[in-house]
Amino acid sequence: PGFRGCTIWFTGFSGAGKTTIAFALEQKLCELGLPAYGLDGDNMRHGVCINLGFSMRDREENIRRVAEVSKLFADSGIICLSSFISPFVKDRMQARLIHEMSGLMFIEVHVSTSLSVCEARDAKGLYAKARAGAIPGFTGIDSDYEPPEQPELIIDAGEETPEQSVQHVLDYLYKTKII
Ligand code: GGZ
Repeated sequence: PGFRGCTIWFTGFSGAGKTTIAFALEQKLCELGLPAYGLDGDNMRHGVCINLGFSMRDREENIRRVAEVSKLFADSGIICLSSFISPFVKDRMQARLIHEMSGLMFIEVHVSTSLSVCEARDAKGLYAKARAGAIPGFTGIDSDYEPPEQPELIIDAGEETPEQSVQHVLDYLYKTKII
C-alpha cells in the first residue's frame, strides 16, 4: 500500500523545543519529497481555536480541535507535525483515538526538556511573567503537566541540538517503516 500520512504529536513544556524541532523536521521531510505540515499554537490558536484560553476545559477543547484537524491532514496523505503542550494524558489519549479510529498512525513524541531548562532559557519571557503572577495557570508554574507514560519517542532537547532531535525522529520513522 502507498504512503498514508500520519500525525507526529509533540508534547512538552512551553519552550521545550517542540515547534523548533517540528518545523525543522517539516523542512527535512519536504526535502525528502514527503509532504509535511506543522501545526502549533501560533497557527491554530489565532484561527480555529481563537475563542479558547488556557483553562483545563479550553485546553481540552483546543486539543480536540487540533486532533481533528491533524487527522484530516494525515488522512489527506500528509505527515502532520502537531506541537502543543497538551498537558493532560486523557486529552492526548483522545487525540490518539481520533486517529486510530480512522486507521491513521499517531506517534507521540515527548519533548522532555526539563522545566528548569525551559525556565532558565525563557526565550519569550513567559516564565518570568508567570512567576510574577501575570499569567495565571501557566503550565509548570501553577498548572499541571502530566508526562506521557508510553510515548513512542522521548527527546530531551535540553541535552541535544535541534538537528540531532530531528535525526532521532527521522531514525524512528525509518526504523518503523513509517517512511
Ligand atoms: C501555557 C501558555 C499560557 C498558559 C499562553 N500556559 O511558548 P509559547 O507560549 O509559544 O507556547 C505556549 C502556548 C501554549 O499553547 P498550546 O495550544 O500548546 O497549549 S495547550 O496544549 O495546553 O492547549 C505559550 C502560550 O501558548 N501560553 N498562556 N497559561 N502556555
